[in-house]
Amino acid sequence: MSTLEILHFPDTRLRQIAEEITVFDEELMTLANKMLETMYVSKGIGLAAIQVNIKKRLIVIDVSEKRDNPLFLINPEIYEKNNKIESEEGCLSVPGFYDKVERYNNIKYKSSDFEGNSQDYEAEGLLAVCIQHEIDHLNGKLFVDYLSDLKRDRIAKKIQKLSAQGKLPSRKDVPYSI
Ligand code: QAP
Ligand code: CO
Repeated sequence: MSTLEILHFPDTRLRQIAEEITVFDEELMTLANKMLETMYVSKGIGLAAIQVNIKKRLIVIDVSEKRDNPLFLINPEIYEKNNKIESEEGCLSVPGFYDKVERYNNIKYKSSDFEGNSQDYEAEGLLAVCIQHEIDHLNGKLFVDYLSDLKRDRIAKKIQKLSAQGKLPSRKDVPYSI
């Protein structure tokens, strides 16, 4: 299975708003599987389609230790959030940088399956945080947007510099990133 190229902050394509998925076909499943493979190879726990330059409301997640519990979210929507927490986050599109972000420990959300049927779900802890982070991507938002302008600008400049030198960190050689 081939992998997809991940866009890096401050690429403005990460600011696009992803579109609702209306066609549920083989092509969508192929894309989802390629995203999953890309996420596993990159040692990530979550990846949104917009990060591979595809403007669809599609997310893949796997927060399991054994990396054997993939979750696919299609047109997801959070309708309830409870218990604020501080989470330490990174992002495959912001490689090598981590910081604290305010999130919710418990969420209720709707998500569709590959047949287009929507269902209600609950999530907590790391999975809940990951879903919030990935849904932000669908709306053109990155975790660095919650940081100060100064921090965000510094991260942007460092990534641009490392990228130009071909030295962006990648976690391909370590067991996991988070
Ligand atoms: C979002 O992030 C997330 O810097 C998913 O060099 C993060 O998979 C949700 C990664 C934290 C909840 C908590 C980051 C890989 C992966 C890097 C990721 C890197 C290689 C980040
Ligand atoms: Co991310």
